[in-house]
Amino acid sequence: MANVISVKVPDIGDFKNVGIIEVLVKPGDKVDKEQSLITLESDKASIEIPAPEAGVIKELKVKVGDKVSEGDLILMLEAAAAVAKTQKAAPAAQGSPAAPAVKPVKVPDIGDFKNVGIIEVLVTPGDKVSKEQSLITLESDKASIEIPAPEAGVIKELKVKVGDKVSEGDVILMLETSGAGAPESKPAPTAAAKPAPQPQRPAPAASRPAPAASPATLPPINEGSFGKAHASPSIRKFARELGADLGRIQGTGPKSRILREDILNYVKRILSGAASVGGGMPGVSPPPKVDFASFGPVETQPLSNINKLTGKYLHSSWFHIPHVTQFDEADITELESLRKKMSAEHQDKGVKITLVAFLVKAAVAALKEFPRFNASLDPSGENLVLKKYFHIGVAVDTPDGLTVPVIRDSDKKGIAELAAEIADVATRARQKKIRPNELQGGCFTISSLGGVGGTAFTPIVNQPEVAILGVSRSSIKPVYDGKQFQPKLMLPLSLSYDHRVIDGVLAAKFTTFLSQLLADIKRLSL
Ligand code: CAO
Repeated sequence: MANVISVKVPDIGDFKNVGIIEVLVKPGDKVDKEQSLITLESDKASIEIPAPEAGVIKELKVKVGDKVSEGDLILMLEAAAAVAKTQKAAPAAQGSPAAPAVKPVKVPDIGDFKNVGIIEVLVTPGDKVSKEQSLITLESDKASIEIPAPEAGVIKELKVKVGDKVSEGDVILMLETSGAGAPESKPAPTAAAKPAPQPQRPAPAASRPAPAASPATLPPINEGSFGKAHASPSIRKFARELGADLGRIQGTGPKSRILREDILNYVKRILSGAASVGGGMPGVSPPPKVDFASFGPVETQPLSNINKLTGKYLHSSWFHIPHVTQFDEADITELESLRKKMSAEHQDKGVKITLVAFLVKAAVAALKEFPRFNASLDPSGENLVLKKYFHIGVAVDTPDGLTVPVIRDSDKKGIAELAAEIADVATRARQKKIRPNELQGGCFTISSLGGVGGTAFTPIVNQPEVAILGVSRSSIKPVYDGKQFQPKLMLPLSLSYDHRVIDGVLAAKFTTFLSQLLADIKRLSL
């Protein structure tokens, strides 16, 4: 039986009053679930709003040029059939005799992520599950997320399968719970706070992978130059579909407006290898295609989604940011003995006081001293946005690849609290239990390879941040005190920074400050 539903602007992150640049449907149109209805374009990204259900458009409530925010009504949709989403109040409609105790389990609040792919379904009908037991695994562009059972029960029916894309509120499965009167509890991820602003959130289409078989791939879209390019909305949409950065394309239309043919020619040139991904460096040949199997046995392993997407972010950062790395050393002899003492004191609480916790504390002090490091360039590249908060990212190595959970308000936390929180997020990141909003809003990143080895490295800035601190393995070195050599535990520091924002002198002052702070722990207010 059909029913008319109001389709509203879903959670679109931090965007408010975003202009509608295209209305892609009209009354009477039949639409599929997930088919795009309207396109919004802010100064930072284009966002397409998909149909929550299949059905027929009854009435439009918006037009091109209107400005909308989360919750605004877009249109009325006659849904094709009564579907799980509308059955909130009527679980009995599932036809189960145990209806009062059968509850739909839905995707909880997973931050700003929409249409996230299911990579694993961990249960089958008939399975008994305990509260918090993982039911499915989602993999978004930044993290894998396991959705836990809100309460104990028996799986009655699966509503999803591997490969399906889901968003907050979508029904995953029907769960028969023992306590019919128990309140509809929500799984842990709903406890997540809303993400902090993310200055350069990529538009969904921007993260679309380039065709795998191509000899070259398109460079990632730069939202700043894409936004400024002279092109009509439909051309912008077309460019996004292909993943083509309008900022790199020379228009041949009136007043240099970019035309459809310009995009096609650009894409053809890149994919045929005639132009390099750099766009600005014609004549640089693409990587050679080598038949490795002709030299010996090989095995091809697909990259994980996290590998692929992290790779894209890193490549984009490496490509767009002129990096310089400043090296230094810090005498952490005193700090290390304090760390060991504190660790022993906290042993009964199960908290290991780690060096990274001290580094977070020291980084906050250095950011306060040098506010230019706690900043991001806005998408125009013409303004620096200085942050008054101190959210520090910590790079964590997981079996699926690198991820960077963010320790919010690090300035307000003590060493033991920071150590416990870093250990907690690192563990959950490795178990795919990190929430997407825990990966957002960072100001500055710390990447520690100290537990592994090495004397220095050149970390890549975690854009849109402007600097990242790498630390390598500490070692005892002879340090001259003016009279004699003393054995000191020296920690190698590698600070990579965005040279558009930070000058070499400022970077050297920053690492000097950091090194003095770590050497003199009395100055590091713990
Ligand atoms: N020098 C010498 N030893 C060090 C050290 C350093 N700089 N840092 C840590 N260690 C030692 C610790 O003392 C500890 O030894 P014990 O087990 O004997 O106590 C061991 O190494 C493990 O350290 P830890 O438990 O304190 O963990 P950590 O704080 O070093 O690291 C985390 C935590 C999450 C940062 C880490 O596990 C990790 O994932 N690192 C990889 C980050 C990464 O991939 N960076 C590269 C990104 S590319 O830019």
